[in-house]
Parts: sequence; C-alpha cells; structure tokens
Amino acid sequence: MGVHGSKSQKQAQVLMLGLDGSGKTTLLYKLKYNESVVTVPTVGFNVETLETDRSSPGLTVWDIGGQRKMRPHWRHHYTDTAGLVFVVDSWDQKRLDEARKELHRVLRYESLRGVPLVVLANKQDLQGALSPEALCLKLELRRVCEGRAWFIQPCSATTGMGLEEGFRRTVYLMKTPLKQTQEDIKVKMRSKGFSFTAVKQVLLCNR
Ligand code: G3D
Ligand code: MG
Repeated sequence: MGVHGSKSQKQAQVLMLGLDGSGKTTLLYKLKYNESVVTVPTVGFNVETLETDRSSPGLTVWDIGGQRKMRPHWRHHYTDTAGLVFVVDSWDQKRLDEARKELHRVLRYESLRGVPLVVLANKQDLQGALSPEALCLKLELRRVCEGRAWFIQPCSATTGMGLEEGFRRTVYLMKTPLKQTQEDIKVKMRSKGFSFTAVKQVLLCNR
C-alpha cells in the first residue's frame, strides 16, 4: 500500500467510522502523507484515495464525522461500501460502551450485510490503552460479527504503527471468501509457533 494517490483504474470504497475523537482523520492523513496533522472535529467528511498492490483495487477511504449529530448521516454512505473500518480509542474506556453501541447499530444495517470489518484499536501508544484482545471482548466482536469476515488491528495514528497492516487486512478480507480467511488465520498462528490454547483463544476471539 502506498502513501500517494492511486493510479489504479478500479476503486473500492472503504467507509471509516467511529466516535468523534477516536483518531480517524489523524490516521487517514498519517497513512496518506505520513504527516501528523492538527485536526479539528470533522463536520461532513474527508475522502482520500490509497494505492494498493497491482492485483487489488485502489481504495477510496471516506472518513465520516463521528459526532453524535453526524451519526444519522453515516447510513447515506453505506451503499457501495466494500469494506468497513471502525476506529476505536483504546485508551478512553469511558466511551467504550458508546462505541460498542454505535458499532452494533452500524452492523445491523442490511446494506452492510457481509461487508468485511476491520476494527482499528487506535492510540496504542498511550499507557493504559486496552489490548485488542480486551477490546474484542468489550465490543462483543465475536457475537456481533457472526457470518462476517473481521479482524482487530492494534495501531497508533500518531506513530503510524499498524496503519498499513490494518488497511492491508481490509483489502485481504474484501478479496477473500469468508471460509478461507478463517483457514488462513489458523495456518498463520501455527506457523508462528503459537500453542494450541493460544490458537484456540485467538480463533474464539476472531471467529
Ligand atoms: P476523529 O477524526 O476520529 O474525530 P481526530 O479524531 O483524528 O480528530 O483525533 C482526535 C484527537 O486524538 C486528536 O488530538 C489527535 O491528535 C488524537 N489522536 C489520534 N490518534 C491518536 C493516537 O494514535 N495516539 C494519540 N496519543 N493520540 C491520537 P487533539 O488533542 O487535537 O484533540
Ligand atoms: Mg475527524
């Protein structure tokens, strides 16, 4: 994935949602220009294109404002969405319940049925940030993502850690049938020497 505009002919739409302050705009510009920007609350949306490898479509990433008054407008962007990225502030545990409710509400929309989801567990650079495993439980991802390809990626929009991986994973889930994604995770975990219990825990969390 590159940081410049896409030259690909085909573009796939990725919708990036999450509560206000979770870091969506910061991470979009870090990914696109490798620059840390000073953000103001997004009213409306930001949209950028990202390059991928030649075999994949380029991504048009929509960063939609996450303030409460903006959330009813999210659904206007659901049609034609090929991938969903939901950004969570892993440090702000006071707002996790609100984030969980919004995520579950989004996933109930018929037009997003079967659309792959990557949860970006952002702000991992902050001490006290929840781990992806803990977030996975708090957001009840396993239950709410039944029948959907999904993944949770730790990241930091300020340092850039995990951002490319998160969007690569989004492309991978968009391109790969659901059953295959689960097999790949099993093989990957085995090849990394995880114990059977660890594999089982990850699979339980990431099914
Ligand atoms: P939003 O677009 O989701 O509403 P923003 O969120 O990108 O505007 O970010 C909200 C605040 O969180 C910003 O700080 C931004 O710098 C900070 N932030 C975003 N990502 C990270 C991260 O990974 N780590 C840390 N430590 N901070 C992050 P301000 O102070 O401008 O409100
Ligand atoms: Mg914003």
